[in-house]
Amino acid sequence: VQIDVKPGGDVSAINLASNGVIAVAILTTDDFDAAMVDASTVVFAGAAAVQSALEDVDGDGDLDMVLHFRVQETNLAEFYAELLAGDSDADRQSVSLILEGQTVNDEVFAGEDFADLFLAGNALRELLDELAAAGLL
Ligand SMILES: [Ca+2]
Ligand SMILES: [Ca+2]
Repeated sequence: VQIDVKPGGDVSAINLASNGVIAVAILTTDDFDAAMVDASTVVFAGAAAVQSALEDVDGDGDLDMVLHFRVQETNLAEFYAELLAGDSDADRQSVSLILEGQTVNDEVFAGEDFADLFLAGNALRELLDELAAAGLL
C-alpha cells in the first residue's frame, strides 16, 4: 500500500530527540481502501499507533488513514545509532521505513516510505560520545 511519512512536506525529517509523534498516512487508492485498516494491528518502526483518524491528506477526495506514533516508542533511535556508527559525518541519515498491518478482513498489507533521521546539538554530541566510548567510532 502507499504510505506517506509526515504527509504534507516534501522532505520527511524526523528529529529523534522529539517527545512528539510522527504522522504516517495510509493512502486510499484504486486498489486499497484505507478505511478498512484495523488501526490496532498497525506497526511502524516497532511502534503501535497511539491515535488514528480518517482524513483526506492528499486532497484527492477520498479518505486516507492517518496514524500517529510516538517517536520514543519507535526503534528509530537505535537504527540511527547503528547508521551513525558506520557514517559519523552524516548527522542526517536517509532510511526506508516500513509500515505493516491488517485490514478488518484480516488481509495483511505493508507500505514503504523514505525519511531522514537526525539529531542535533547536545543530543547528537551525546550519542557520538556514547558511540566513541563503546568503541564504535
Ligand atoms: Ca512525506
Ligand atoms: Ca485521499
